[in-house]
Amino acid sequence: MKNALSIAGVDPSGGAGVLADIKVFIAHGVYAMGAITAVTAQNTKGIFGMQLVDTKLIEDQIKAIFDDIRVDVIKIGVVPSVEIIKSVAKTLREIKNLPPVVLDPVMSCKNGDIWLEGTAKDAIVEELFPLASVITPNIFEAREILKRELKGEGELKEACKELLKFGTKSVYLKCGEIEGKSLDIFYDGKEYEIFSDERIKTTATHGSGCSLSSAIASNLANGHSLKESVKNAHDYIFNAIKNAVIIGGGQNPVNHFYKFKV
Ligand code: PXL
Repeated sequence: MKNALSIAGVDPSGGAGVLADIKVFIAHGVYAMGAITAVTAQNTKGIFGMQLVDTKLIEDQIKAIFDDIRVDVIKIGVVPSVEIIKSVAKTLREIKNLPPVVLDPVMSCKNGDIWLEGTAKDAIVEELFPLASVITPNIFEAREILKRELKGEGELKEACKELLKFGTKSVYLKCGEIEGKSLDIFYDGKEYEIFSDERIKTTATHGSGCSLSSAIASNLANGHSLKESVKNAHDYIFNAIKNAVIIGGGQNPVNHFYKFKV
């Protein structure tokens, strides 16, 4: 069995963050581990509180795992302060034979604003992008990083190219609705892969970003190429959104276990 580690925050309602990542890993038959960076108080209606985990404890969680267990892939989600970003990056840089890192550069979320220290956005780019095999920004995060508007497929493809200059090996850009279609672009420095889907009419997409990145990570752990992994993850998320579960009165989560008919 392959082993995956999520370094991310906790959404106690289980739609996003580490709890979602773990469901995705399990749905892919991968052994699931989580090192916690922050704990939020939230449900489908919003985020009501957030507390960061002490950086030393985050480092110790990661080191404890690597001292003992083979890690086949790492997924990074919410890393909400510059101090946490720097310490996670330093800890990962010290690991010999670092496994592939899938980085979801979370800067906002559908449930309300995840609190992020002002300069954390720049630190994510500087410290974590160079460690990543693939980053999975949405269009809002790409705009924040490149500090400009992005419109239309041409500009979005150009944006992928520019994001690679920060040191990540590839990018999967979630563009949202472009000309009536849901558009995602994957770029590995050589070729573009375009994913263009009919929009699914739903608000039940909470945690779709977390789940996409952990689905890519699961596929990588299972030995798929990066290209196959993003394609499989794209299809998984499409179906997870289509089969979303209605558990609360707000932004409901995607169905991580749609394959199991639960
Ligand atoms: O979807 C972004 C996200 C990531 N991580 C945690 C979250 C959210 C959004 O709710 O709560 C812990």
